[in-house]
Amino acid sequence: MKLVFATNNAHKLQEVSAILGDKVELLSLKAIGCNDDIPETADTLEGNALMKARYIHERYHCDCFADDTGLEVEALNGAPGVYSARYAGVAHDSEANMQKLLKELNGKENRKARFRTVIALILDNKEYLFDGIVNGEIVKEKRGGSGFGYDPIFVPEGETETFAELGEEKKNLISHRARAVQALQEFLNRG
Ligand code: ITT
Repeated sequence: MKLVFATNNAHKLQEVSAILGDKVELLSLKAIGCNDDIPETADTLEGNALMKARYIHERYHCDCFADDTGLEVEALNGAPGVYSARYAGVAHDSEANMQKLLKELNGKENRKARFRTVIALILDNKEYLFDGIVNGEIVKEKRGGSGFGYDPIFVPEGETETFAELGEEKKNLISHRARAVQALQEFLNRG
């Protein structure tokens, strides 16, 4: 089966293709000749995931899926949430985003947070949603060099190391995206 993954984030593409394995041939946006910066202006993860998947489906008429992920911090009433990519103002500046988050949490005892991923799939012209959550907490200083985004400051529940210290293989067993992709995979296997 061929599926387009509507993302411009190379880390995500790598993570998801490692999880899905050989059964699904994952095509990148580049592979279908799309170089657009797909708008994600909805105010929910579900809305953004659907917006990205519909954008590709309407223009390329292919089966496809997109994900949207947010880091929801309890002491900040769920922020940065759907605005995780541009929390510090400039989109995709992970360093600035992490520094802002650490500053906002400075002096706060409650460091609880969760990553939530929503996947929107369009298959045979029908839309489906899947989600995955991992609970954890925000540490006080960045640790580790693998992964991307907020990985260096997030420790998943039951672990002592950050996602960036745990490494890709371990992250892919327990992460928000892994859980959402597993739900997608189970759905595809049933069909
Ligand atoms: P798309 O092209 O797929 O939209 P993106 O990088 O904009 O890629 P999202 O909107 O889904 O991705 O994610 C928002 C931000 O949340 C992203 O820029 C990262 O900083 C962060 N993020 C997403 N997934 C993450 C993960 O697994 N680990 C750490 N940070 C993550």
